Amino acid sequence: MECVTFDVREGGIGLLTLARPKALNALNRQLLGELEQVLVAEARSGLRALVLTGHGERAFAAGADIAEMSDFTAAGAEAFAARGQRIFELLEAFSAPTIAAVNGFALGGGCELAMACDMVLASPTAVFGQPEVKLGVIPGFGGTQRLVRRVGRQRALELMLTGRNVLAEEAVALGLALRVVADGDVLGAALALAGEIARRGPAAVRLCKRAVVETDGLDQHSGLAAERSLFALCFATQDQKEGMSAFLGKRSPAFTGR
Ligand code: CO8
Repeated sequence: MECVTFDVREGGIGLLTLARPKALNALNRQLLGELEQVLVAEARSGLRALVLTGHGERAFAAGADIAEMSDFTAAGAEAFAARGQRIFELLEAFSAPTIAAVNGFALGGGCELAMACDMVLASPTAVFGQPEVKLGVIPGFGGTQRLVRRVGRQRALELMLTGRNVLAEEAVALGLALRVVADGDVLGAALALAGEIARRGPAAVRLCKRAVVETDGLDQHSGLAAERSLFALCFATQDQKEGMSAFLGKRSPAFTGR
């Protein structure tokens, strides 16, 4: 892989780094392909959490690659958007929780990539935005959908129609990011958060994420039906037996993820 690096840290935490620093980690076809390759390969590998970040200090990702897009025909644009959307949906539904560690620019496709993650941590230098209208286009990797869900229709439209930048503190206030990591070690904070999640019952963590992902867009009644099925599934796991007997025995649980 040339545009992405991937390694697995202690405790089963995957770290995927977007690595095209000369282009501020802009998302080109090759990078998207490598991202997909990792997501597919790791889908059932038992990772406990997945952290995404950008190589270097300047950017998480400054958008889809403008040089690559500039000559697109309408059909080419639709195909590129469809591919990016499909890969971001894979990320959104990834079996383990995902955390974006946003260092620097997360613009356009970079902001859309962060929003496809379950949680977003921001360094004090993080800059979010959907500047596509400045280029004469609109978001194409899910921005018109996920930004509305994250921040509400009015705020999302203001951001997308002006294309203005959003700094870290405002991103938190809007609900675009979970928190600002004050000391700037956003990757360290994301790995620590991933580590905290990794210590919980792995089967329950996966089922909890499924309960949110699989009910997205359903009415509450249908969502509750899905929740109770997944709740019932927990009782077919060893983790449930271990978690509850450890509590009753006043000891720490030793989860196996089964
Ligand atoms: N694509 C390609 N190259 C990029 C991109 C990008 N998105 N962003 C930066 N680069 C490159 C620059 O061209 C430059 O390359 P070089 O050194 O070879 O000239 C290098 O990265 C460094 O960038 P700058 O010199 O511009 O750095 P500055 O610090 O001056 O500025 C900015 C940083 C403000 C981030 C600036 O680079 C910028 O505005 N970048 C573009 C941001 C943007 O508009 N992003 C949205 C792109 S559109 C999009 O993402 C749509 C997604 C959906 C696609 C659907 C498909 C149909």
